[in-house]
Amino acid sequence: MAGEPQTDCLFCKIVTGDVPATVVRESDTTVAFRDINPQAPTHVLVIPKAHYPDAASLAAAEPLVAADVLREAGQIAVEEKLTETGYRIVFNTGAGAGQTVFHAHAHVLGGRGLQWPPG
Ligand code: IU
Repeated sequence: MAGEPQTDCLFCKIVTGDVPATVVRESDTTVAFRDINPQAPTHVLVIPKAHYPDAASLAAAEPLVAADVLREAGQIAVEEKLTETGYRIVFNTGAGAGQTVFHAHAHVLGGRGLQWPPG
């Protein structure tokens, strides 16, 4: 069923605590943790606790939770002091765009100059 935990999903296991992660924020609907392979001085992932394969399917099914993900991303930017220098919220969607974990997640990246367009 849509949104239900998937036994083969690494991020569902982070939600349950079966896979360790450095959690920086948690809400009723989301968890945020540091990326294990950081691409910037701040690199935090915000995920919905419910399982959806990407951001668009999350937003279509549970728009309020999608909004929670964005709000949490903004709070992380405040806590990590990124708001003055700027930061990026990224949803890689599809393998061709670099998505490797098919549980919706926002990357919050900052603490260094960020190029545009991204590679
Ligand atoms: P992507 O957009 O699907 O490529 O992002 C997945 C991210 O999840 C990637 O940056 C990984 O470094 C990160 N990650 C993690 O933080 N912890 C893990 O146990 C695994 C991947 I596997």
